[in-house]
Amino acid sequence: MTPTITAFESSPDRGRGLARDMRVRWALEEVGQPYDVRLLSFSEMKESAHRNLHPFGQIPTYEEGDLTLFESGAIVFHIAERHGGLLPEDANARARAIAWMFAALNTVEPPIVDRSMAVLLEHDKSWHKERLTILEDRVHVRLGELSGRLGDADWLDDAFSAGDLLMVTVLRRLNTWGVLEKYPNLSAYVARGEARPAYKRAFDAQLAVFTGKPPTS
Ligand SMILES: N[C@@H](CCC(=O)N[C@@H](CS)C(=O)NCC(=O)O)C(=O)O
Repeated sequence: MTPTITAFESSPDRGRGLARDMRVRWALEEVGQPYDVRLLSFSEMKESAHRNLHPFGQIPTYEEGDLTLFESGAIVFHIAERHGGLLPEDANARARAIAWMFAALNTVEPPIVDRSMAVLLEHDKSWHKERLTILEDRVHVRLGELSGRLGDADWLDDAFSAGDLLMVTVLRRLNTWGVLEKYPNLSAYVARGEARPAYKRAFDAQLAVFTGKPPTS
C-alpha cells in the first residue's frame, strides 16, 4: 500500500529541505518505498480534518491503510522498522541507532530550534541580544559534544542509520546561521548525508513543490 504524507503547500524555506516532511521523504527514499504527498496550506493544517490526523495541527503526517501517524521521529522509526536498511539487524547496534534517533530529536534539536525561534520571533525585544548569546552557547555545547563523539567516523555508530538521517536533518537547521563551519567534522558529516542519492531525491521532490518543476532524479 502506498503511504500518503502531508507537507507544506507553502514553506518558509521555499522547499530547501528544512520542513520536517524532508525526514520522512528521505527515509522513504532510502528504503525504496514510493509515497504520495498531500499538500496543506497553513489554515488547512489547523482545520479539524487535519487535526484528526495530527493533534497539534502540523506536518508531517503519515497514512498507510488504517494507520495514521504524526511526529517525524515516530514516522521515520515506523518506516525503519517495516523496511530494511535504516536500522541494523544486530539487536545492540539497533538499540544504539534508536538512541541516536532520540538524541537527534530530544537533545540536539531543542537548543537549535530555541535559537531559531528567538531569531524569528524575538528579534525586536530589548533583551534579545543577551538571550541569543545564552541560546547560542547552548547550541555550541551540543555541537562540541557531538563533534567530539563523531570524531573522524563517517556515521554516528558504524553504518548509516535512521539515527544519522535524523541527526543530519537536525544539523541542517543551522545552515542559515553558518555555525557548522566551526565544526569541520560535522560539516563533512552533513555533506555525506546530503550526498546520498536518497537524500537528493527527497530534496528534489520537496523543492519541486515550490519550483513547480518535476524532480529531476
Ligand atoms: N515534533 C514535530 C514537529 C512538527 C513541526 O514543527 N512541524 C512544522 C513544520 S516543520 C509545522 O507544521 N509548523 C506549522 C505549525 O506548527 O503551525 C515533528 O517532528 O514532526
